[in-house]
Amino acid sequence: MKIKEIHIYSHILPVVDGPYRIASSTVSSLDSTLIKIVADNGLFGWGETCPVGPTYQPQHAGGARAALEEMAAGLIGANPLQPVVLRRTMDGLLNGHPYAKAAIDIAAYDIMGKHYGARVADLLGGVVTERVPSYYASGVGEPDEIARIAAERAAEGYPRMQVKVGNRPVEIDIAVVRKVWERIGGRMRLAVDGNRSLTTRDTLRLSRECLDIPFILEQPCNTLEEIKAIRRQLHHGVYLDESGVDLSTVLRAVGEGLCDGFGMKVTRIGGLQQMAAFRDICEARSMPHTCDDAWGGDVIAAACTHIGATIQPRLNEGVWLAQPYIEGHYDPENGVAIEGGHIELPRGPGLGVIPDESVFGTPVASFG
Ligand code: 0XW
Ligand code: MG
Repeated sequence: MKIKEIHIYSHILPVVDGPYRIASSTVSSLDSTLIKIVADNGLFGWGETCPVGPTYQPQHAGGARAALEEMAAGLIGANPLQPVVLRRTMDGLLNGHPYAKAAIDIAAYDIMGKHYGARVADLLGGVVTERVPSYYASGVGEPDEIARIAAERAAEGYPRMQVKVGNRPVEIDIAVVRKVWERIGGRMRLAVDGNRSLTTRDTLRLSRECLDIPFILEQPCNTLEEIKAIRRQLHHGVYLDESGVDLSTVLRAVGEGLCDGFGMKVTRIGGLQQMAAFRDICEARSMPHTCDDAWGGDVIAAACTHIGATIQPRLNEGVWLAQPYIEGHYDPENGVAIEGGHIELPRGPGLGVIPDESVFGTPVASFG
């Protein structure tokens, strides 16, 4: 099978009840990049990549599309059924930019699933659960507001909540964490995400002053070096998110004992093929992790859910979706949604979602 056409789309996703505020950015609408790959036998597959604004990670929407345009002509004729070879072909066309390559990888898996009559989760190793655990991520907010949201999510059945902190006096962050724990007790597991913004001083204080509350600290500081410097003085486990930029860094972090788990994003690591390798490294060292992405609609949501369905349950920290912050679906029939804090794995072959193309308008670029 050969790739015959690649179409690139841009689609704006306004934030429902926005803006969404995290320490590194405040966003009101996100610019998602979708791609449709058509194979020479008529099968087609969809991919998506949607950075949560230009400052969360060194990625932005225009960068994704520029990278895809750089590679697209060279990918015509490539075999979408060979994900490893496809990744090497992309690396031969463009250095870096894994978040753009991920969209191609996801679309290739979608085609692969349709070709073999299998779901992407089966291609990635096999379905462990049809009901994939999710988690809810709050924005940065005031103690009463975040505690109210946490109590609501616990009642809905979410097994886990991520509370955003940072970019303000640490006393407020400490008050938020304490209030949330007061309201939810042990009903949900808790992550406290600094999104790179805390100083080592404030991270130490947050951990020390919440000694009695069992949470993990997610990406509290900007760099691995800062986290390494304070790691042994912390009373809480540390997960890396933004710092986990590739498999090499993941190996270093695991090998040097720099963290206790990861918040991982499918597009940051370069797609589902790399994500499966990441999952296996984590399993070899009993590292819990999430399967997220930064933002995006049904296509990336399906991709995250498929890999999330293959994780060993004891290591599965959940699949985060932007869906609660997005109005509607690309695929009105099979759209991916969180219900009771969990996500039903799509049933159809491939990703199991077929976007209504008219939602995206005309492609911004087409190749082949
Ligand atoms: C909660 N997320 C998975 C979604 C936003 O992109 C931020 C991110 C995180 O954990 O940092
Ligand atoms: Mg995070």
